[in-house]
Amino acid sequence: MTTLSPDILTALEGQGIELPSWAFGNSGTRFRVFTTPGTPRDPYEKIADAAQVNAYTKLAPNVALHIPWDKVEDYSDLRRHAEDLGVSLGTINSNTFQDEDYKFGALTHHDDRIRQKAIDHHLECIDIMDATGSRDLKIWLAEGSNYPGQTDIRARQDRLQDSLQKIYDRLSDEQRLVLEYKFFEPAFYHTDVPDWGTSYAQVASLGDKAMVCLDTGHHAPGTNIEFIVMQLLRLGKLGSFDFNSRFYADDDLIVGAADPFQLFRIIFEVVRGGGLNNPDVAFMLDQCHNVEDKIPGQIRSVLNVQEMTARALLVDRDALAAAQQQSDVLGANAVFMDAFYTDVRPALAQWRESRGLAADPMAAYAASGYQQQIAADRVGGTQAGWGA
Ligand code: PSV
Ligand code: MN
Repeated sequence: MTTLSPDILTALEGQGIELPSWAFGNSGTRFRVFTTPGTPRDPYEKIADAAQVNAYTKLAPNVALHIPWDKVEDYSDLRRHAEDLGVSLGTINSNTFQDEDYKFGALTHHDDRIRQKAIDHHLECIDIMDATGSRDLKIWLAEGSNYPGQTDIRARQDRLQDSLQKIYDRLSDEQRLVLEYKFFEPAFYHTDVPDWGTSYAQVASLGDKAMVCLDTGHHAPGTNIEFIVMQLLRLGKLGSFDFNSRFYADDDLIVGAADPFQLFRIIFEVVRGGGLNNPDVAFMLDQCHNVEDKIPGQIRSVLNVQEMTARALLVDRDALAAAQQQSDVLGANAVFMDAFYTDVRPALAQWRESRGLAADPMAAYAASGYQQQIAADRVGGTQAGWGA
């Protein structure tokens, strides 16, 4: 069995992955949103489910909220509820993609009334952050156009800069803004923040409290995402990850499911660039569980991140550097691949037990009866899902 050194175990112990509240609600495609017995009806129940993931893994201490999906009367009360369950409220995600007014844009809109409404929504999100104690405001914009000539793409960048500045100016010294990019969808011809370069250009002109959010699902097939990770870390602008996997588009599948090697390569660059257990770089999941049970889906996800982190930490960096220095192409590649092919699961299981956790969190959760309990208890009401 591979053993993990004390240094590696210390690094793993410090790992925290933020869960998205929306992963616990129903989700689907534009064809159908399927339901699951026991799905939360409100943010309180979503947080209770997220706390289960942390209870079995000690890997998921924070829960991100999406506004207005997670609007409540009293955010201090929601914060207490989370803390009673051993988790904290994390990133606040704004939402400018489900309101009729935003059909042709929000922070980039040519109509000042609509643009101001979108800015005000973000200011409201910052008020919520003040109450929840959240540090980060995450902005993903669904705006763009479908046809060449439809809109003035340059003027939209200028309006975006102005809108973001107004939002940025409201942040406290402890708060940050992270700007996510996505190269297509729901707009198909152009997107106003399509790539890391645009996000970087926008946040760089705002100031130190603005960073880039990298969603692993938001790149064209074949994109070298680890290169982007390296570059953003090098520039000091990697604020957060939205982890998930894709086969074809923005599939929002379990992180590490589609391409574990890609996850390894990304985390290796995080480790090498000083981004692991660095408070500046938030590890978040942004996933949907359309057909599988949601809580085990999230447990599987955080375990996948942990496993790939352990493997990335196993890379013999001295041997790698020496091989690189000697231009030993195959030698360097072999050092890298050796770590990737190492099965760390038995060592991680043993380490979990030594910390009082179940060796197999998936099995322990399944045996706990929680899934059956919520299915029996949560009858009536409206299950949470996109829009609720
Ligand atoms: C958009 O595809 C996105 O990745 C953004 O992070 C949104 O906030 C999230 O998905 C909503 O599901
Ligand atoms: Mn995302």
